[in-house]
Amino acid sequence: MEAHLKAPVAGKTCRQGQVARALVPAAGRVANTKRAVTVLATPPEAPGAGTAAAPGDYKTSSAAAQTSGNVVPFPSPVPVSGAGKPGRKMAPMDGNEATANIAYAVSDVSFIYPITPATNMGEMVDQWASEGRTNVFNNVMSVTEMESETGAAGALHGALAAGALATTFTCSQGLLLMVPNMYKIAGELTPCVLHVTARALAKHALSIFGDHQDVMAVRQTGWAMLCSHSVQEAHDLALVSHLATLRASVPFLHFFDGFRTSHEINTINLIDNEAIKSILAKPIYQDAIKHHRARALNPTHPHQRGTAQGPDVYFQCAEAANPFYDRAYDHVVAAMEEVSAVTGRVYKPYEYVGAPDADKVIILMGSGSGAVEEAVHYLNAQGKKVGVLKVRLYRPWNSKVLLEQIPATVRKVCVLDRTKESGSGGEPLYQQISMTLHEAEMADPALPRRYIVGGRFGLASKEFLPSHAAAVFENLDAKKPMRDFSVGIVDDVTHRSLPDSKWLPLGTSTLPKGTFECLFWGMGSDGTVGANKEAIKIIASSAGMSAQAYFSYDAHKSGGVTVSHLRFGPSEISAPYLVQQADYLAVNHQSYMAKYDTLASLKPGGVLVLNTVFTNPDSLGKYLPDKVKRQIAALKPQLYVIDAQAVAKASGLGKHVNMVMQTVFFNLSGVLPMEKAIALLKKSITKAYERKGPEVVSKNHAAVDLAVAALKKLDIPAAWSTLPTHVVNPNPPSKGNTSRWEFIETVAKPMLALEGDKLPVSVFSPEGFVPPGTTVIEKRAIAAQVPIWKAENCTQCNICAFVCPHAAIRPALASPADLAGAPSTFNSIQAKGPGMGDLKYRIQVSPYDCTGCDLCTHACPDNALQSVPINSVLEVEATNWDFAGTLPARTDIMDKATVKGSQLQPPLMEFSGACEGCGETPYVKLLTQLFGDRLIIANATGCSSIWGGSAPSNPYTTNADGYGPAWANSLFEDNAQFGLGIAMGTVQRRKTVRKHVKEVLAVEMDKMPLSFGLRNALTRWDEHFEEPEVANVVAKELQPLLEREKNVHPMITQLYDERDMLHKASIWIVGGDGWAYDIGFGGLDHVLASGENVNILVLDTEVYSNTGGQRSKATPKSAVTKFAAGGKERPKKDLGAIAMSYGDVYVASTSLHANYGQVTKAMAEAEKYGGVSLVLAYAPCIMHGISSGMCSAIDESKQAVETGYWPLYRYNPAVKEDATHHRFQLDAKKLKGDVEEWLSHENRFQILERKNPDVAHKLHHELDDAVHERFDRMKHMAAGGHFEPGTPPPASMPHAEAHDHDHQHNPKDGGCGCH
Ligand SMILES: Cc1ncc(C[n+]2csc(CCOP(=O)(O)OP(=O)(O)O)c2C)c(N)n1
Ligand code: SF4
Ligand code: SF4
Repeated sequence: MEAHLKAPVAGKTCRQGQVARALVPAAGRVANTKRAVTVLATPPEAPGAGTAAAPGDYKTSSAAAQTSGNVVPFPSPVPVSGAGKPGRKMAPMDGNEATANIAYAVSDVSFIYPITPATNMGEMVDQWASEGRTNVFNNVMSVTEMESETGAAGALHGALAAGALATTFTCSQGLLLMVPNMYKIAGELTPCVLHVTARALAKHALSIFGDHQDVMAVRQTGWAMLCSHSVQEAHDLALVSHLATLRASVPFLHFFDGFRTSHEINTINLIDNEAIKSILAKPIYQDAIKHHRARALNPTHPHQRGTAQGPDVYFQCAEAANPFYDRAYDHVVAAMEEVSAVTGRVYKPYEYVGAPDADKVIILMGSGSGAVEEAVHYLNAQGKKVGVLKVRLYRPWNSKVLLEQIPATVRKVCVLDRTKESGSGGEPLYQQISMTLHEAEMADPALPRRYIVGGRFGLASKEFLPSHAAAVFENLDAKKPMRDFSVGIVDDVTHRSLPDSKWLPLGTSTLPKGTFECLFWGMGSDGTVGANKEAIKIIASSAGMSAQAYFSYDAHKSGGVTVSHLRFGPSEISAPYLVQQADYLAVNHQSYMAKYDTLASLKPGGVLVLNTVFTNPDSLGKYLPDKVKRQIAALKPQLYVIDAQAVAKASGLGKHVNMVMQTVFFNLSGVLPMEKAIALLKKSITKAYERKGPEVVSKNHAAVDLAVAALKKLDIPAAWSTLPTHVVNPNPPSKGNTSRWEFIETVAKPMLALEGDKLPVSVFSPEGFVPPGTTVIEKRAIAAQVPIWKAENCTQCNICAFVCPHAAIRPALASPADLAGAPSTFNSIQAKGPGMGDLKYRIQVSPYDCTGCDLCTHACPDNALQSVPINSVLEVEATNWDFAGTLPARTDIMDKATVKGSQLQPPLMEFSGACEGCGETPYVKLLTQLFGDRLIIANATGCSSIWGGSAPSNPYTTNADGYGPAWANSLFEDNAQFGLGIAMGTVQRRKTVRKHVKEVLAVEMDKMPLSFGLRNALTRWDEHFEEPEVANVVAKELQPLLEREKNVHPMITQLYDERDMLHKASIWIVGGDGWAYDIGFGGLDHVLASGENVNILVLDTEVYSNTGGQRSKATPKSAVTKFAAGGKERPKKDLGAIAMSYGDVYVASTSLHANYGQVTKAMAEAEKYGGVSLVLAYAPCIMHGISSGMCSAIDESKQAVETGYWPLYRYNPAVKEDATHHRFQLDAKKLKGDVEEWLSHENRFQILERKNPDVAHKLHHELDDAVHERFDRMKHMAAGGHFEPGTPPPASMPHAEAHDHDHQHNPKDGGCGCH
């Protein structure tokens, strides 16, 4: 067999005469004609050696000996074990899909609710059900989305009681909400399986990443617990769980590590439905299913369950279940054997791997065992007597069998827990093993005493490498091993962390020989991750290799960093950790080369592909920092460059470079013949994008066709190796030594450089509190184009600033004196309007903070903004922005409760990591401009909590006085109650202060020597304490007075201590529709009914945006979302009508993009209203799939309002009803345009149109009717009429169709000027 290798440059060889390794085009591949093809003989050990390759066959590379440095040669295309064997189907998939496949096959019903990273399992079963896939019972699974996990668990319990085989998927907070029903299901000894992607819990911070905190929090519920350690195990043990639960009549919680296993794509061997059927056909299962169904609730053979019991019998009943748990272990073993019989894969509940005569052993659960196993093999090869015991069955526990697995020679045991139980003295698995060893040693004094220690690893997906496992063995080797330690972090506070390993130093590879590793650095939403998912699937399915893919992300919703970690090779790949030393590194965004240490993980001599506009050594050399050039010179990679942006643009893909970079990867890697790779890539594109329409598909195909020709190989200039070393800090220097700037220096900057893993414990606040205003230093520069201001056209409406989701464009007012030091490019015009005097006006953009969403240019009614390439203005406008930041805020010139005036207030929420063009952020930004210096926000979990506060990006900031929004996220489900609690606590504390003020004022002057100023200010405050406009001004005056006189009298000292409560706060409860309409509705309803002075802002994206776009009860009829794959059939819930039904709740329905004035007015009125206020905010979201992009969100929203799809109204209970004044005011009074035509602009409605036009037409039509019916009803209400929400309008009302269609928007007024 021959191998074709592409030399980097015609005729040239690499260092030491080695030929460039296999990242080369194979015969027949579309190749850069300038490059030569070199042919080498296949090494004898390569499988297939000696066999002639068929034309067009895949050609492999040379042996490792023939490659440069320690770079792995391109793996040979040998099928991994099991592939191709009869009855064995190999497929690349992630742990979620591997599990969902089994769950679907063996369940009748499922009740689902989204929570990362378990959501995908729910999405998959919903999708398969909508496609009519049948399970092993030849039925289509019934899948129902519930309003919360509480609901999902309740429904699960009900379905089980009705005799169905039921399952669900969850983790973390979701699992916690299931606890009450878990007790019930176990208490009733019901067979059931719950699949859990084990995840961290929200404590000092929320984290979506993997550990065992959630499953350990339910270990007492009576569920059996089976843990899968890999993707293959997730598939196999899912089936074991479903079988064992039937056998044992005990419910099973099957868990695996969130992200590491749930989202790792690996090549697995699938169990087909026939094999499952053959197992279920056994009498034991037939009987178990019959038994389960026979004991269901049924009036033909009734029984009662769930009764109340007293002290006389409850205890005995609880003990009566013991035999079921006693037998469960045997059932698990039997089920494992049955699965082994059809798969050939053998599992044990406790499995030992390592030296048979080991003296030290690590015991642990989950994916971390893969890293320990690699370390064990490495250390065994060095003669160290170590081993690992993998725990799969955690409940019911079997001490006897576990002990049998530990070699008799073992003297030291370390138990690693992937959880933390503060104050426990030892985590749960450690305690369990301690108990096991202790009882055994007590029972048999002849047994050797074993030394046992426990430690923690991998919280929230913290990397756990073979080297860390070696460090644990080294600790055991010490004379006095550390106990209660942590590994993988640096704990410089309590000094509990283990030092780095010497036995297996960091960076040492323990991977199977021939494993090829790749890293792709991409930008969130640029498609890199999606493209790599497809690439790995293509490699695994078509190149016959074992493949693994894992994806890491930073916290930004868009424009953040993604790193795709791909591995493939001839042997099975476990490696549950990130790529440490890549053979192939692609950096898809040129700015990353300067910002991050991307080269840190590149092997010497590996392939480096840069997407850059600088495609020759000179220009690239000018762009790259010296440090990076030196690194390149030292690593001597095969350096390729491509201007992928240009190719993407030419293909009509805008900034999406993913397909270009993927094609380059296939071209350079030679993993498949290029024609084949191209055909497969195109096929996968069609599959992935056909939902988005044929145009998107053909643009991506075009990118594939154009990519290779644009690729260039560069020689590395010799001078790069001798560049001088000097340290450049790309971040702006800190501005002070307050806690904020200290946080920025010590935490934020390293994290932003993706070096957070290296931070020691001591830099963090133990309670998780963080200072505001850290996004100001991010300066991400992610926009391709930014707006520049055309002064001559500007009419100073401030609308651009109003709509900007990122607070990256602002008006500046400057006096002639201020302008004395202005940059020459800082042009301005005479400011217009009352009170402006000789002030000058300018609109200033921050190019580093702008995301290039283009909303401002679309919103500008005067054509005064123009988008230009960022590079052309970056320096100039950044300087101008900095200068604008030095100008004094002129906040008193205009009423801030107006569109223009609001934008003269500094936004106290800026530069969040929300998606570009996000429809949620402008509402909250406006809130901070109206009430920011006294704002308290209770934020439900959702997009708004993620862009609102994801470490280290804190977008809420402060004004010049240091005042600004105080922001907190409790949970997803409890936000309304959390906010109510804040409100009531605040009111109570202010009442106390007022009492104290009154008491001070009541003391006679001669008994308390207060200054006249202080007494006077306290009196004024007392008179106006409920009026923030006065009280807060006086409160500010009081601060220095109290400071000065605090020692005058103990009562003044007390007031001094309480002085922060003099300020009247504005309390807002903020969250998305998923929270307000679904999971949090019970609490929200309670708050609506409370009559307290709180304000609620619902950011209605009409889907659960944060978890990827699942249906909520706010989702409109006919929309296709996740969990509503066939189009939603039920109408949207009318939350406004429900709130109005209380009569004393202020309710407004707003659309910021459609009517700037109305939303401003609504927020001001809501805040002023003394009771509960609810503001519903229509928020365009990337999940809507607006066909012309998020930059069209303004037109799109305007049409949504014009057509009546989204109503604009305000219901103000403070208005006294009479003939002319009505509480209900319709702000968009006339309809214009066609709802169904509007629906055609958004993919969420169009998907159904493409998939099922008949259903789409029916549902669209019904939606249209409902819109008109609601409009008629509202018109009636606006005229003072009253009727119940949801009832048809009185016959006397004309139908909306008859309304005039000639209403014009007044763009200056921000849309409909009709309020
Ligand atoms: C109890 C619980 N279940 C599920 C989740 C996962 N989760 C976090 S945010 C979210 C959706 C939020 O949707 P929505 O309220 O509409 O806000 P948006 O993201 O659209 O702003 C879900 C399901 C959770 N955090 N807690
Ligand atoms: S392009 Fe978008 S982010 Fe940039 S200034 Fe305009 S509205 Fe703001
Ligand atoms: S609401 Fe939509 S657009 Fe905004 S951050 Fe979330 S997903 Fe992105």
